[in-house]
Amino acid sequence: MKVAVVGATGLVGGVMFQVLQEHNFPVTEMIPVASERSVGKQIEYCGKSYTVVGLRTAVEMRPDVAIFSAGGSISLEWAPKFAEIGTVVVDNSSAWRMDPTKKLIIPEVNASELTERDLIIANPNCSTIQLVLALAPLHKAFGIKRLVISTYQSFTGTGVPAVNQYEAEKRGEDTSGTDRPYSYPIFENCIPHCDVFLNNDYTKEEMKLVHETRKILGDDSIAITATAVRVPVHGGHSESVNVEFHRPFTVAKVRELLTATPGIVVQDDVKNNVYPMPLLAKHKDEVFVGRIRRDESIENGLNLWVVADNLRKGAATNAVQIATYLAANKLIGPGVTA
Ligand code: 2RA
Repeated sequence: MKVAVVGATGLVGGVMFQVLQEHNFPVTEMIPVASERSVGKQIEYCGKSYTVVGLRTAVEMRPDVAIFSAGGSISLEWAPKFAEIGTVVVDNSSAWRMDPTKKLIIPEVNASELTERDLIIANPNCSTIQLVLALAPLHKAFGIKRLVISTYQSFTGTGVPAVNQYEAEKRGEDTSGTDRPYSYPIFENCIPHCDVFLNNDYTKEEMKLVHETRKILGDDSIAITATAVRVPVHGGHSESVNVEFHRPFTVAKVRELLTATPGIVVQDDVKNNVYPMPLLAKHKDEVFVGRIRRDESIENGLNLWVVADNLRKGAATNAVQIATYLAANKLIGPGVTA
């Protein structure tokens, strides 16, 4: 399989190579793709050195699959160019997620929707992936009426500039005069501002949780409100999730359904202080769920705590799992690509 990784020099791009290797993805040729200023650099993959190329060259190399993590504008311009030559694109940006002609995929939830006609496939936002993987089996069993979500998102979600700001502030440097991604210090701080504010005074990050969750679960009737907060944590995103169901449930059944869900690990034994934490989720591919308890303030109410490594299951791993599904179902690969 000829695989292009677009955004090869970014934070997610680096994790993408790790995950492709760990998952033994059948790569016959790796095509690292980045901006012109990185063209010519060498990327090591599986003990071999590959030269970074620009987007135009990458299209000419006709990869079987191109996994993008290079921002929305690059995806909007270049994903169709790859698709035109039959390359299947799995895109990590928000560019295509809400396009009604594009699939928004969490493999454990809805990979079966994919067909040979899907040449641009959208990877959901990191905070959506971990949320919906946990909620999908519960929605099927009890019908979700309303969600209230508070997220505690790692600064790594904003990429290398945010890591640089955090590390500088951790060293005691004043970053106020620098070109930093956050308006305020992130070290020893929490910032209730992920992405940009919209006219409804919510941020884009919060509205992604609203719109993407409804699209993946296929139910626009679900009432959803969210607050997304940036926190000085390395290992992943955490989410406090309050769910109101249409139908009665038992906590035991919830725990049973989550435990039976591929990709979910239930960590829930408060008598022994067992619950998910970014420290434990870092570098892992699963979504961790704990603090499972009834919300006694409403009928059919439930509280959950959901944690995942935002660079892995929240981005690279989910994308590689989509590509793995495509390969296993002969939707990509030599002879499939036009
Ligand atoms: C963030 N989900 O955490 C966004 C983009 N990865 O900043």
